[in-house]
Amino acid sequence: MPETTTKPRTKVKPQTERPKLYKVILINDDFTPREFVVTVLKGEFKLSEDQAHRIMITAHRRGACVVAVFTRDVAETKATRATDAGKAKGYPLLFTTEPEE
Ligand code: TYC
Repeated sequence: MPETTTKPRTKVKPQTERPKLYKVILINDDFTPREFVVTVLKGEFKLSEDQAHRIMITAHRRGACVVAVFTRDVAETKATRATDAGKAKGYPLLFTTEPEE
């Protein structure tokens, strides 16, 4: 019988499992004032005026823009709070969440 050598099988899960991250996405609409979108972005996502303005303009031009990534709970809470801030003023402003690939 031929001698066979067997490699030890040591395929295990990485010990430090990273939590899945979720994108918060800003959706464009025709009614929410630009300055209000910038104010919400600064308040809820702690962005500078410049960062907030760039994200607002990108969503305005392209239809949507990723704001930031967080763990699921944080992403959902921030998206809901930011959407509610628009609702409170009667605007259709919308933030959604989506898992990262
Ligand atoms: N399109 C809006 C306007 O022209 C501004 C706006 C930008 C609204 C981005 C939503 O996610 C948005 N007043």
